[in-house]
Amino acid sequence: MSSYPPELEQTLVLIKPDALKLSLTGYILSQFSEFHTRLRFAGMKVVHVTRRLAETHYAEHRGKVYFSTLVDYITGRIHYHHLPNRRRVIAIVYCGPQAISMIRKIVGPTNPHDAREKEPGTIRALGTVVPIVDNEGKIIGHRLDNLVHASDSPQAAEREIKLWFKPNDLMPYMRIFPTTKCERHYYLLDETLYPSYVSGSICLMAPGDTVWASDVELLQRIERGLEPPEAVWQVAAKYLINELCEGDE
Ligand code: FUP
Repeated sequence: MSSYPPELEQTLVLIKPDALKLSLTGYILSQFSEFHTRLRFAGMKVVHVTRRLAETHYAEHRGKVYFSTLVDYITGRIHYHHLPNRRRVIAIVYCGPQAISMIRKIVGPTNPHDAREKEPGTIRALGTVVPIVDNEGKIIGHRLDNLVHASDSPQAAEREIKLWFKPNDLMPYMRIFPTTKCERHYYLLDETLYPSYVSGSICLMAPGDTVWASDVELLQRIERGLEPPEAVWQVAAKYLINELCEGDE
């Protein structure tokens, strides 16, 4: 993990589709405001979330009974079922002393029922719990529509910020993870990397681009066969943000 001055600690927040639909964005931003938290914006963007980005963000939940509905939720398919053009989240990087724990405290417990019971006043106390049923109608789990995501540890914050944001999406004074200048092209087509353009491919990186150092290391490991091809999404997802439109599925 990278080391950085404590006053530059950073965390990723996602304002999820249910919060947008309920028009809670202003309320949530005011809860996190510099006046209350002493935290500052390092970066912010509106993102049409692809399945790849959602699955990579929530990779540790793969295989859980709620995984596919969680992906549908964060991609906006649940709350904007018939309105693909409204499917989006707001992704924010906050920066400042104890950013991670301070934001988690304001956000509250993962399960909105717990939040209402144990931490009323937190943002997630306004969330919803939706049963997940099997083909026979038996409840097999719950989808937690909890309005916001917030990184829960320094390791998670680093992984998540690098997943959603390129270095140049963040204020240069608030770029705490190591960057490097890319020295070659990396093109992507169907999970395969190419050093030069092939028809239909997308250019992830070009010579002179400022990129996360760990991204270049990961791409090199993938090319050498030391990582599975699907590991490329940890790097590629942010380069495809608002590039692909999955709305019509
Ligand atoms: P958190 O870090 O608080 O977001 O919590 P987790 O990493 O445990 O969960 C990630 C997301 O999975 C949460 F936003 C909610 C969702 N989830 C469910 O929908 N159902 C569950 O039973 C558990 C988690």
